[in-house]
Amino acid sequence: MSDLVIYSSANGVAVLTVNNPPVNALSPGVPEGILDGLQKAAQDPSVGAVVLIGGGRSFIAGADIKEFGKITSGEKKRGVGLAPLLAALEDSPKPVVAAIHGQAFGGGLEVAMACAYRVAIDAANVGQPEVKLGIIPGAGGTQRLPRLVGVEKAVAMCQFGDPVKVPAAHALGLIDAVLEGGLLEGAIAFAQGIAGKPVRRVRDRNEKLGTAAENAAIFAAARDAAAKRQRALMAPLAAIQAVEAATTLPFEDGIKEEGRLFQECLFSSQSKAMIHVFFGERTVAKIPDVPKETAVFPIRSAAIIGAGTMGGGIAMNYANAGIPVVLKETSQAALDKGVATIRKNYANSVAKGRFSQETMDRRMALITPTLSYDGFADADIIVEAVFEGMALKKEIFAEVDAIAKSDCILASNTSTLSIDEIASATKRPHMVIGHHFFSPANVMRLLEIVRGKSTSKEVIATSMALAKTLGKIGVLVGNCRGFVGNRMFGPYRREAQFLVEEGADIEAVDRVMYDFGMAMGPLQVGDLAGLDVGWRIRKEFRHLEVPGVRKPLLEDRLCEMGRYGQKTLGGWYAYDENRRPKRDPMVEELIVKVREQAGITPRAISEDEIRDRLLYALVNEGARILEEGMALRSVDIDIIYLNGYGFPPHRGGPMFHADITGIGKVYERIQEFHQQHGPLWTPAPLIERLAREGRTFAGFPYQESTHA
Ligand code: 3H9
Repeated sequence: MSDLVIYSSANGVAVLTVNNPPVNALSPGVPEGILDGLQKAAQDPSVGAVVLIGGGRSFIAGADIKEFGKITSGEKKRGVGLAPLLAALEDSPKPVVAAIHGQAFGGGLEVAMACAYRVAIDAANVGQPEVKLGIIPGAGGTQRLPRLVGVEKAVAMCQFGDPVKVPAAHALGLIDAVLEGGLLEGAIAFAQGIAGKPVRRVRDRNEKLGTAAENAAIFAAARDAAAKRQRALMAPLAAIQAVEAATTLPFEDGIKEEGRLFQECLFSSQSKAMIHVFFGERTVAKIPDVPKETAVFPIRSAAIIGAGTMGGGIAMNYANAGIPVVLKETSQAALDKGVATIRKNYANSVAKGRFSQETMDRRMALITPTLSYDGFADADIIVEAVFEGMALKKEIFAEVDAIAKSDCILASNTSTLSIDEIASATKRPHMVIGHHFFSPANVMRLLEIVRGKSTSKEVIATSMALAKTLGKIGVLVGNCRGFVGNRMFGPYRREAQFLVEEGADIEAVDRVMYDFGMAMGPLQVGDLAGLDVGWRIRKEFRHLEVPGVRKPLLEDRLCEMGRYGQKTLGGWYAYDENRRPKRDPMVEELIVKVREQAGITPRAISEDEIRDRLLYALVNEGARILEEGMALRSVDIDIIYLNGYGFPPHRGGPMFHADITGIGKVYERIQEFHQQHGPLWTPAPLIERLAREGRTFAGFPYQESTHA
């Protein structure tokens, strides 16, 4: 037997322990190992039943996701190969009990459902998360699950992929017994109790499959939810269709239909993109020169300067993580307003049932409002979150440097300014770092962690760990203007304005990107974030503008008119009190006037041009960022765009999208734009190089960064 599955037997029960750390994925050798164990148990007359259990921290977290890339690239011919195992489990002459702790996910749950019984500890989770990878359960999950939990719940589990806790799974009939005490001992006792008794295979249990009329309503509601909440995704629809097959076809035919749909999803670009995202989210945590063993500072208390939108949101993050936080403002009115906003946000969550009033009270109690630097001397981290002005930030950093304890981290939430210059106001530049949160800071998952030239490795490691504690995905970036996300967003939003100046309709620009899958179009995003934010930054950097280079004209003019976006109920669009956008004739007049003044004759602009100019503006800047080393890998850029800018996961991020489109094609298009629009479209040297060498962003520069 292989080391991947360990066989033992005692007191009439054989125990098969899966031993494939860290999560017992069904990698090559694991299904075969379980099969061998079953055969051995079948041949051993002293064995009456079998327990299948996971070693380490989980039962089985699913198929080995790394294998999928090998299959779709043609490197590997056969599939994940679970069918023989499932058949053997289901038809085993000695009943098999799956003993679940940690996770039984995807193929892991499918293996468990082919067993005669499932027992679990209270704290375990089960689920079919395949849709999150752009695929569907491919080992009978869509056929066995409805037979155990009913059609409605099975559809929800396969369509959305969210884990289900064991107590709920037990109530649904998916888990036969919740064990207290030791899982293995409990499972062995359970197995002894069922040994020799007849087993009803899950595939034969049709009583929960419902009637055609009941099911029609369930599937219609599921498709409706997919259209609303899972726009453009193919896997959720395929999952619904596969569960539907369970209700209309005999088991074997249902399995075939599931297999067909699974293959269709697996070979789609959506699943390649989402698998890229899965590994990408884990890759960003790996920083080549900051090894895992780097010491981290404990963060037990925090202090925040600025109780505005960002400061308040950041304070909520700390309080949510149970870390006490002092929140400072300069005037009582501003402080009261900031605290009231926090309270309102929490109260909304309580009203929506996200957490209890006690949780809200506990979190509020962790936030101490102040007008002074009281409490700052004890803080483990101080986060500055005032508006974007270098002079003010330096003044604040000099002040806190004087009060903070020597091992206190000083973080700035700047979105564009130089961390090195901010650090220069202190005597501890090694303790200074950027923590760039995204608005709303209590909701958005991204945290750009900006490394200055003196930032110590311990401060970086602490920040990466802290991001996790705060429920964020931390991505390390270099110190350049706008860092990674906003530096790329500049050209993206610039092109959106140019397109309108040249003749594109405002709504068309937004719609094209929404249809591409973005959460919102670029002009709507401007209105949401506040056009005045960019205006203020442009003023801050006006001295760096190169004369003769085309500048977008419209947003400055909108700001001069007091149209800052949603907050003034007018920006690119007019907004009603419910913040619904509609066209505004005043803006249309402004556009005509600006075109005339700039001598632009409007032309018809195709949807392809809108999409390509916006996307490739991102990619061209992304390539520069990558080449300069401001992002460690292209996937880091992708993860930033997915978690901070509403880029659709099924497109994998801007750099992945360029890779999958073909860098050669992207380069050609950028060259066209360069010829038409001049120096702002100068192709990034890296794109030219990769196009010439037929390579991808993913292969640059750390080969080990991708699992594809
Ligand atoms: C499937 O099952 C299809 C079936 O229907 C069969 C079809 C035929 N494979 O997340 P972590 C790695 S599809 C390969 O940091 P945690 C992960 O990359 C699958 N590798 O730990 C990381 O590697 P590294 C359905 C995997 O404790 C390390 O393990 N299942 C897999 O925060 C630790 O992971 C899923 O979608 C895998 N399946 O969370 C479950 N899983 O250290 C996906 C993990 O090199 N996995 N790795 O960066 C998870 O949700 C989480 O990993 C889990 C643990 C909750 C299990």
